[in-house]
Amino acid sequence: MPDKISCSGCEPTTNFLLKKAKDNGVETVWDRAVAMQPQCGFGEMGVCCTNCSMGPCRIVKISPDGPKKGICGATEDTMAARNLARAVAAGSAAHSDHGRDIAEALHYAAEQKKPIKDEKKLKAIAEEWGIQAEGCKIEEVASKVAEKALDEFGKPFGHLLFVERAPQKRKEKWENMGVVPRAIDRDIVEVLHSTHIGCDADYRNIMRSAVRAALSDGWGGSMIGTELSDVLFGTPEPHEVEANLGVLKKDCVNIVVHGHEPTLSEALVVAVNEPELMEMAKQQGAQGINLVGMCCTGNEVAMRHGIPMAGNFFQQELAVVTGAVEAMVVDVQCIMPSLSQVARCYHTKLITTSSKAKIPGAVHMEFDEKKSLECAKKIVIEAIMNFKNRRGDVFIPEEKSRGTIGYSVEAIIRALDGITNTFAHPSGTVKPLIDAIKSGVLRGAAAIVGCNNHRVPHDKSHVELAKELIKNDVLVVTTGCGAHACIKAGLMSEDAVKLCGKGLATCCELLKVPPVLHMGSCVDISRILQLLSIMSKYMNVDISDLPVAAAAPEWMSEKALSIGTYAVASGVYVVLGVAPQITGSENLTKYLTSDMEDIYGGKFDIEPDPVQAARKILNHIETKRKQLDI
Ligand code: NFS
Repeated sequence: MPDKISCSGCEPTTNFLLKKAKDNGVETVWDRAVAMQPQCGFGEMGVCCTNCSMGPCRIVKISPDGPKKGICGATEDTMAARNLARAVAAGSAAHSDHGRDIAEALHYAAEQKKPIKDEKKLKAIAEEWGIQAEGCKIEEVASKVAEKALDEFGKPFGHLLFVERAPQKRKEKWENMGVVPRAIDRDIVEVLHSTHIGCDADYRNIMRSAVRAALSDGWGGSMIGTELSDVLFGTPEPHEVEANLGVLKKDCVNIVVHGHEPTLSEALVVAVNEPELMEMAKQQGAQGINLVGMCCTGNEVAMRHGIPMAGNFFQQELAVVTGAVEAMVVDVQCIMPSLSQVARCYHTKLITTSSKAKIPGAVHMEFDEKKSLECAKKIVIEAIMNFKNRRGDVFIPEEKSRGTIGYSVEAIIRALDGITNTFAHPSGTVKPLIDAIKSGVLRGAAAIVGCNNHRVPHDKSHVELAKELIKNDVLVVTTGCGAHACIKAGLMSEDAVKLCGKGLATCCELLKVPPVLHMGSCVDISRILQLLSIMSKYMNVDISDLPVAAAAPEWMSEKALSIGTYAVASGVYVVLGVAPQITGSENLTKYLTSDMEDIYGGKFDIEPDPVQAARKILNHIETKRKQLDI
């Protein structure tokens, strides 16, 4: 393997199963990445355009003779900005459509009088949105909140309701820049329109539309997804969970649920505990049914039910390579199409469940929210009946770790000061956190989020960055595949306190929290926005004034670009470990890594070395501390 795609430093189960994959003649993401070298330089720099059929056009940077404009006249700035904006819009669409599905699920739950797990949160949102809840049955409140949430996607006037959660100064900044998110679908559509051939050619204005679509994700679609998932399925509370592929069980029917939306996985959690299905598994010679989660669906069910976290993005193929998985059940996003090819080499059934994501070679069993348990049971039966088809070649790695997860904003606040809190009355309760930051016991906080990418040894950057930050008294919060990386490395266990600086170690011991707090899936980065907002309001400053930062050391998806963009536009300094495809435009690169700071108070930085990234974050935090005079 070339250095660029080296696996030295990948976490151990990965290396072991990669060897098994090789012995079994199975191709994985690493093999395909090697086969793809060298990757297209025009695409890598963002200066390849396929927006119309006069193209593809490309800007040749390395020679003075090559074309410097597209056939229509689009410059490198226009091309790179249009490509980036479209990626941001796609990311925002993915998160927001997830949010819409959850709002629909709440609507059906109300219709069918299904239980609402967090009635308190539902009522708080109703109050926040001006919905009369008093004297109404809970299902009526749920129905009204669901309807109002669905209106957020296409309402003709006004702005998104959750924008009101942002600090006043932030809202004014957005107002001045003309980026206050209006309606989610509209803001995404506008990016697609303005980046059509012959429309917006000004990279700064293209980025303005992209920022609004991204804010529609963070303060809109994602926030709706998180909040209504909590309402429907429960707001996470701290508890222990196991992680890594060692959570698969040799004698059980193993079902891996993979993807993003908690509706499917919640129904599976119920189905695998149905006595008749447990009995059926025994009749087939298994000891029981073992449900485990992968990627963000893994985070969702781990956060709410303690279902083991099997692994992150780069472990999905490797889970099948164990030979122990009866069914890999998927819905939407981050599902490698290669899974059906890998599954064919073993007995695993790849089961797709969403009309939005079918994969050739998979069994399609459509999930219908209105008949959720019925659908989930059929899927579980399909897995049970596949147990007998296991081939001899089963290997489950021993590696697994334990950690405490479940840190919703409410849980963090409660852990910090032991006071039960609701969003309706958030003030005062972040005082202990602010006091710890002000006194310097904690220097600040940083979020580590995002994916896996072949350009970085699997999980290495997530883990090294987290270790470096906690060593320097920076509290880390994490979501998505970064959270999987951190728990596997033991950073959510009590033992991790040994790796902390003195101040953070004291806080963790006192409050009985790990130094790295798992806040959920990538959609749940909206929880981080809320926490920042509550902290800013308490301190009477803007988010951009706080001694905080974020990093996506191994990011790869369009969703990550949307997240990064809304974080920067919300005032956060964001360090990317992998360069986005923009470097062909010096102007756009400067806009993202410098100009945005003048406009929004946050900016992107690109730093592949996790130790250097930590240095940059620490410097940023110290600068903010100085400016706050703390
Ligand atoms: Ni986020 Fe979740 Fe993982 Fe990346 Fe994919 S699972 S939504 S995009 S790969 S962190």
